[in-house]
Amino acid sequence: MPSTNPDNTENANGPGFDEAQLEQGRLLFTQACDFLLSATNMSQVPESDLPEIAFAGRSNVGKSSLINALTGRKTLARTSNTPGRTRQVNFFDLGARLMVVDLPGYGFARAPKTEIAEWTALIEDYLRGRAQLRRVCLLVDARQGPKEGDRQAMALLDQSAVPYQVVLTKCDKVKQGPLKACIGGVLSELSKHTAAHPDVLVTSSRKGTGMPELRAHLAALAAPEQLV
Ligand SMILES: Nc1nc2c(ncn2[C@@H]2O[C@H](COP(=O)(O)OP(=O)(O)OP(=O)(O)O)[C@@H](O)[C@H]2O)c(=O)[nH]1
Ligand SMILES: [Mg+2]
Repeated sequence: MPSTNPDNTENANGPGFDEAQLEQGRLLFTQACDFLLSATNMSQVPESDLPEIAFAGRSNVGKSSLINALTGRKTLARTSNTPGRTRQVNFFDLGARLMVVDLPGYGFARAPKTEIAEWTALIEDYLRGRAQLRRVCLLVDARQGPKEGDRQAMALLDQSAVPYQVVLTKCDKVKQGPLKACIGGVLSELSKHTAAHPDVLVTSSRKGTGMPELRAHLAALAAPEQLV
């Protein structure tokens, strides 16, 4: 069972990945990753048999940057200093083994209300209704910890029984002490959620921290390599 002691950070960066798992992750992410399409409503999402993983989180938390860092492609997913960059659900095919999905952020107030309502509804419809969705990486800024919008997302994922992994972002911006406190706080919060993985991955897209572990985590969900 995971510890909920706030001082205990042993569940940071996963349950510990062995060399073979890290290698699987590395190999998967050397595959071509191709942008497939952007959807503004559920009628536009692609039909696909691939296992799917999605990146969710508040606006500006670093979802698109993390996809770029994982794939080693600087401009695959569009990023911005301004919150509200990603406004559609973007699908990427990783080596015909995994569908990678970049979601719009929630919690962004400086856009027309109707537009915010539209994309919030789209995120919810997608998270509730996508049968092949195997895992949501729920990104939380390591400087801030979970906010109200994250708690709503966790509740929705619990209700929909979609397993999710909390990923702390921008750890390059936090000192060790506050980072440990943030991890401890997240771990104790996760123990209350039924669909949450009981560990935290700590990442920095800027520095590459946590990328091998996150790649290994996701490789375990990918379709097997086709032997031709
Ligand atoms: N220091 C630091 N900055 C980061 C990191 N990851 C992302 N950023 C910055 O955070 C800002 C937002 O990044 P995005 O990847 O566009 O964030 P997003 O979650 O996709 O945002 P929306 O699409 O608006 O929801 C950009 O200025 C990035 O350069 C990181 O690991 N470290
Ligand atoms: Mg984005």
